[in-house]
Amino acid sequence: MRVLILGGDGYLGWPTAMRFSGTGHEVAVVDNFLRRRWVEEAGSSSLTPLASLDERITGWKEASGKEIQSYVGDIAEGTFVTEVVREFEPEAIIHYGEQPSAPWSMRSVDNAVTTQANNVIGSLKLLWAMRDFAPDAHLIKLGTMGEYGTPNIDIEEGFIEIEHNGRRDTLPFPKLPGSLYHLSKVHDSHNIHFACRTWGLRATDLNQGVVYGIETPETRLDERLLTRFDYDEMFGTALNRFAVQAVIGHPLTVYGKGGQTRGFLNIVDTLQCVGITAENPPDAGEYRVFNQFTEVFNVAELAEKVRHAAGEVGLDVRVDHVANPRMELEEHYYNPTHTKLLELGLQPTLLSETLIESMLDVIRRYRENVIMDVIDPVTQWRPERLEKSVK
Ligand code: NAD
Ligand code: USQ
Repeated sequence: MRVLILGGDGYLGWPTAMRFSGTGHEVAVVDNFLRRRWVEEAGSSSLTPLASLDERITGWKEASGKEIQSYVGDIAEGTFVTEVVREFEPEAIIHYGEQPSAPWSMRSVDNAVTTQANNVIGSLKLLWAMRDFAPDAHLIKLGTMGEYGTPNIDIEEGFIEIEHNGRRDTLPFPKLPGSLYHLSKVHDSHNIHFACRTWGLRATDLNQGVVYGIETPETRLDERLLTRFDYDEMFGTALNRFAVQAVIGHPLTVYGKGGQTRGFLNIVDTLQCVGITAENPPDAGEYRVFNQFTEVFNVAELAEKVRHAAGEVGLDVRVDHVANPRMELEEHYYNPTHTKLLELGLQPTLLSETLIESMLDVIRRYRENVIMDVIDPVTQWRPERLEKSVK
């Protein structure tokens, strides 16, 4: 299959590119290195050393004998993505190429606008390019579980059957996201659904939970093949941050009560899920939603798991409940369905103590790279505090 990976230089995109290439597919990646720039501007950098995209591609060729093609450019700018789709003629397009940080999107009006413009316009340009030049290709779009928010009812996979005034219909599940980043994904979902209904495109929207993990079998082959690993308050995600904090002796930063409950999955399962999705395309005109996570934890439980695993390898770790910089429920009902990927054959990699210990082990290798200043949360989501900081 010819597989185009948008955002192929990112945390998930680069390992995905190697996986598809290594399993016999023809792969091209697209990126404009915005993530590298944004993390640098935030005064941080990946814990793992990052080779350039060219060095990665050369390293992969040496390790596997396989070629990965690259296109450098901005999906949201001009006709770039149209030219790429036209030239590469993809059969599957895996779209990771967006601004992925909720705190970054809530930091300033410029960040909010950049997030929504980059994400929504990029995806819309892609849909238009597919309409004109790749109408049979399968769009595999990375959405997020946070699109749903935390409603007080069970969360379905994309759609809910509703009875209203004696009539029934199956309609998109209501969405109440908690950040302007998560909201950009809701806008994308609406546009993708529209393109399937109106132009007959086929798409799978993967509402992914929070990803953790550093390594995949492919990244272990050569240091040039490592993927990025962020732990700062803006781009690092919960478990990855806790694991770094445990290694450097920083108290684990549970925000508020820590009852915030989310779906989680290991990076190797992200690769499994996009692989399974690509192998099982929807029909023309079909818009599918899969909830992509393997386990549900609250943040305090997660911190406790890291504290315990760290204790087993001789690290004495404290868990702190710090003032929550976000506006979110700290105690709530959470019961999302996630059966569709399991039905297609997903074999979950569950979060074991051994798995956390192996993360701690890799982090220890690179602990000298940790920048201490970027750990504590500073990005406040509350309007009154924002007003003060704007002056
Ligand atoms: P990432 O930032 O590492 O990867 C995204 C890549 O897209 C980056 O390399 C970036 O430079 C590139 N990009 C962004 N805008 C672009 C543009 N306009 N043109 C070209 N390239 C562009 O993020 P990630 O953690 O790998 O996440 C990948 C996707 O999965 C994102 O869409 C994110 O929202 C989604 N997601 C991530 C997680 C997670 O926990 N990491 C969970 C759920 C969903
Ligand atoms: N949290 C802490 N302490 C920390 C960091 C986070 O308690 O040090 C809490 C947050 O308050 C939140 C939860 O952990 O309640 C998850 O936060 P996160 O930063 O790990 O994840 P989030 O902001 O939701 O975003 C991440 C990715 C995003 C993806 C999303 C999936 O950055 O790209 O879309 O996870 S989901 O959360 O399912 O929507």
